[in-house]
Amino acid sequence: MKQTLRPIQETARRIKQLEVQGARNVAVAAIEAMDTLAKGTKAKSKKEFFKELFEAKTILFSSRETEPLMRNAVRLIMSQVEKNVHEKVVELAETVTSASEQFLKDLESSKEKIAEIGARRISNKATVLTHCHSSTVTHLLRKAKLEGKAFEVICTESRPVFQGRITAKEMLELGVKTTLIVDSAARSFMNQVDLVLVGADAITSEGNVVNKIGTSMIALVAKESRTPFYVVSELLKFDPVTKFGSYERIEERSPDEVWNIPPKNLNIRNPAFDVTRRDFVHGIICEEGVIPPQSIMQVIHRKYPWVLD
Ligand code: RUB
Repeated sequence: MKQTLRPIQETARRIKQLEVQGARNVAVAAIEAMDTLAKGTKAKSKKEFFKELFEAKTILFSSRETEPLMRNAVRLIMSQVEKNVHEKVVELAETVTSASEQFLKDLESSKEKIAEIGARRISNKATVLTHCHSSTVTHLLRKAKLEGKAFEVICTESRPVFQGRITAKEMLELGVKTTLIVDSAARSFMNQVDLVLVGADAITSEGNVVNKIGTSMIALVAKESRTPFYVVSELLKFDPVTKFGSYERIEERSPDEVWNIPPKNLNIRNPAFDVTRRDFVHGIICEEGVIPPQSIMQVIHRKYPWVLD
């Protein structure tokens, strides 16, 4: 392995092992790794530099399968370097840096807009249920709290790796009244919930949403008890491959996460995500507003046409 690809390998390892979790954090880590690679490159020619970038892309993309935000980000950065007519590696590397910085800035501004829009949906004294840990959801809740709203949060623990505990800790640090429940208790609490907010890993061309395993069951329960179910997500989690016919691939993780010393011959399945059909989603709270999931293609066409290139 080339020395310059080390930071890429290390980032991919951290992503795989969930030291970095959540779609946004995964994308940010991947972009930062690409930038580090560009800054430290020893490539002697444009060809060599491109080879490094392509190798980096392959390593990062294989770290987690269900992360279109990371893929869209890396693709955008690479396409800008490809458009650069200069031959000098230093100038191409600068393009990686400037494209990375711009992407991170835009991502940050989407997060702020989403929080601003979504916080309006949280009324004083509301009870919000959330699943897993989404930094976009917790940022929205932070915004609502800073606006002085006195809401409470119910977090599912999110087996098998308990990302719900991260959410619970963040909410407590904010001074929000927080209750942790086991995933299977979602129905028991749904009648006292005013709205459900979940993040997204991927949005398909039909407006279906891929998020942490168990999300679709919570959506089902929310529908049955007529509780509004919102997805809080940057539009760039849209996966263009779904428009061209492919299904979003669902990562299947190690059975060890479910039971590390299981009985012999036991078959354990551990899908990381599931698909929530658009008819269960009240709206997607994104940087363009609260949109119906059915409108995702039009919104992407208008706001991020390059995603469909
Ligand atoms: C995290 C998860 C989050 C989304 C959105 O799963 O499903 O809801 O990634 O997160 P995992 P964010 O812990 O397996 O990565 O809003 O931070 O992008």
